[in-house]
Amino acid sequence: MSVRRFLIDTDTGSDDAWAIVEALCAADIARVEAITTVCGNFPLDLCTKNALLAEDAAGAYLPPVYRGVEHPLLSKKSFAAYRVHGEDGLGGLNLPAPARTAEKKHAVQAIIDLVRETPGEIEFITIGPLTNIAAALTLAPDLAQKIKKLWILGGSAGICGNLTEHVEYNVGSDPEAAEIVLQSGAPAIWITLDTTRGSTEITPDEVERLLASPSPAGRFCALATRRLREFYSEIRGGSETYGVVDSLAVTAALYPEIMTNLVTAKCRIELHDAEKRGYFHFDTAAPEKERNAVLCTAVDAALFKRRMYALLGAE
Ligand SMILES: [Ca+2]
Repeated sequence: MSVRRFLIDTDTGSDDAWAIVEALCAADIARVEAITTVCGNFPLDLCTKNALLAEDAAGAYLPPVYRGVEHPLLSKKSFAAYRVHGEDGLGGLNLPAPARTAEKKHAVQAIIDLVRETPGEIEFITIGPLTNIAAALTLAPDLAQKIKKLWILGGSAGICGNLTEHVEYNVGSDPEAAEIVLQSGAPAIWITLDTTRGSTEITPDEVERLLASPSPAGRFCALATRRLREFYSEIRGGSETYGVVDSLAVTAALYPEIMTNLVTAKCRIELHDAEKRGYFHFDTAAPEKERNAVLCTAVDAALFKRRMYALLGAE
């Protein structure tokens, strides 16, 4: 089987770091050609630093990291999810600064160049707001036909929000960007928030297994998400499990067989209603020719975990 080629676009919080490590540990089936960073969980500098640190933690190979857009397309909103991921964004590990730095080229230019150089070959996994991707598709509309596939962690098709009651975080953080991507015609599978709840969440036993595993990559994932685990417990009154939602998008992209429910729908992002800005409207009863997105709304949780823990050396 040939090795598939990916680009990961990330607002590197602790579950992004877990997802990056996982992707880099899948070198027998996937090559990550580049990592592009975008504002989302934190200001761009911290997202970029944590992408570099996640690469180091994987102990595999080191794709170039490119800095992307610093604000959502239409706002100067700043991001500060420190309560979710810790002050350093990695569970309070407080690792030394990475030895490497990001490339000089802007992430949006890197995306355009990579796709034009290798049309039809690059699959994107987006685990942050869609600002970089929307900017690239706006500057270079030909990309919509040249991107092999977009695997997007975003939207919701039943369960409501994790940004607000109605809105999923990545879409809601830059709704215009999500709408541009949705309407671009680029082939996309939206891994919705629905997949990230319930039995796909990480259990205390699994954390122990990661911490006891011989793999430094696996131990890093458990330690980097310590604060995330506490956060879930705080907001859910003592919940023992927690979601590493970005990992689901990476695992579904690497192993599409984990997806158990795919639906096509006519979709749009709510841009106008202030209460519901970023809401992911979807209509599965729309005429076939009007349906513009494929949504993955459920995965085989046991298979997801088997594949993920195999990559992290904690089977
Ligand atoms: Ca993310």
